[in-house]
Amino acid sequence: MALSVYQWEVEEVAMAKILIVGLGVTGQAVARYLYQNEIAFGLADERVCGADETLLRQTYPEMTLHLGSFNEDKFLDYETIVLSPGISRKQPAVAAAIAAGVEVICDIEVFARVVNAPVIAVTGSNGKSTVVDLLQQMAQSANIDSRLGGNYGVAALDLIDQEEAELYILELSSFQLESTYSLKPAAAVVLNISEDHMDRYDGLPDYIEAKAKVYKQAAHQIINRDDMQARELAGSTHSISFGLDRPDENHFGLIKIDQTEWLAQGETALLPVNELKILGRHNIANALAALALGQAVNIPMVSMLSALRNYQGLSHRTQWVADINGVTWINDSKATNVGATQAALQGMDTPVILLAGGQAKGADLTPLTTVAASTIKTAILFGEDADQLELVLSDACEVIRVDDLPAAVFHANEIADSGDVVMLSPACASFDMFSNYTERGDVFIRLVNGLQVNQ
Ligand code: UMA
Ligand code: ADP
Repeated sequence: MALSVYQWEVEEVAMAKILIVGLGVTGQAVARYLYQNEIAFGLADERVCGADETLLRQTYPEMTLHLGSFNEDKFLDYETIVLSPGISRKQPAVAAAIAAGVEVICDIEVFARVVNAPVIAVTGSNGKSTVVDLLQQMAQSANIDSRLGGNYGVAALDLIDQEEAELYILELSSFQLESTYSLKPAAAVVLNISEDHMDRYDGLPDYIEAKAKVYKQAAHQIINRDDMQARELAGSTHSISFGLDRPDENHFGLIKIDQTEWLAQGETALLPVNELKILGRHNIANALAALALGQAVNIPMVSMLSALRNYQGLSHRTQWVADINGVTWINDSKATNVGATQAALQGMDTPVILLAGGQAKGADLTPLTTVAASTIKTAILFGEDADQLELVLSDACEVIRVDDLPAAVFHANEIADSGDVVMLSPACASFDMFSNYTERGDVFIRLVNGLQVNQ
């Protein structure tokens, strides 16, 4: 699709060839972009109603709005569907459109067709937001006009305006990559692979296949040599690896000098690990990945190291909340899958009282058993899939069941001894009890701060 083919005149909108399916953050950004570029489109959403519907009709009075259940016949009237990432390509009307030859792409594909500046593309099961946020700080420290978005929250097309940025940094989900075909990243990474979104995919290979697309046309492939599944996805050319062992020349890793661990490129020491403010071994891997990606797009090393030294990390990711009577409380609410909770537990060197539960999204939770045996003192479980968690944890550690997060915090406070860590790292999505992981983490922080007041 060359977008210019669809230049519209107002009286010709009945001829719209593009249908935007899903009108959340993504769909609305696509609509804004097409409208500004005078390209006609239709709009479809199953849930939009009330004030949102009125606003859409006012904003795009010339465009056709299809509300209510998706209708296969309506979809076939269009040549191209721009599908929101939260809607599966297997949704029956979408699948029928694909079968009938309608092109189904996502906003990242539209972005890829119009962008002219270099793009860093970051995917993986965990660490994406941390790595892109760190990269943005690194680029800013080098006075590069970089823009950050994608799955991170600001839709990619909202990053594009009259004046092109010098660099785009995109966090990409497997949902977005499924329908992306022509993105040619200057540098790309699959940070790691662990089970996530198994309620959407037929199995892990299906999910991995989507992630692998990020490497296909990348000028520089950045590879995690510690993750067997992720590293196999890259080709061998133009690749630089990162890992937590001693690196070969040009690659990134860790070296020891006089008992002090350093981030390094080859034999060149870059920064002592103990100067990092972000917690856990997984964050060392994130830092190395960001350095490798940044170097691939020529961000000066000195600027990257300066940003890294000051980087405090994002909220809700192994975030320190408080020390109360010798007990450390940590908020890792963003751990919405098993891999994230595993990494958070592995990063702790003291006994952990783990608060976990919510919606497991069909994931295999058994990888938690091994790590639990060596790190968890007591697991306090709540939420929709607490039964499944209990099944994999009860042989490894003490398990307590409670009704909700406030009860979990209350019990943790009752049983914690000085020197313990109490960590909310749920290994599950939050939607059974909260509107999102941010709300879950904020509630946790408020509860913990309440304990402080009550001491
Ligand atoms: N809708 C339907 N029918 C459906 C499902 C949804 O009509 O069956 C409609 C809804 O009524 C709503 C719209 O589609 O109006 C929502 O679309 P969406 O679910 O794709 O969400 P967006 O608001 O467009 O946000 C998406 C990403 N959401 C998902 O992938 C689920 C956001 O990532 C992303 O920040 C945003 O685009 C901008 O790129 C969120 C996320 O949870 C943070 N991502 C997952 C993750 O990180 O694990 C992948
Ligand atoms: P994403 O955007 O991929 O969800 P985040 O940076 O938001 O990644 O972190 C999500 C969760 O994963 C947090 O609980 C965080 O502590 C954990 N995490 C961050 N980096 C890694 C990593 N490299 N490996 C495993 N878990 C990680």
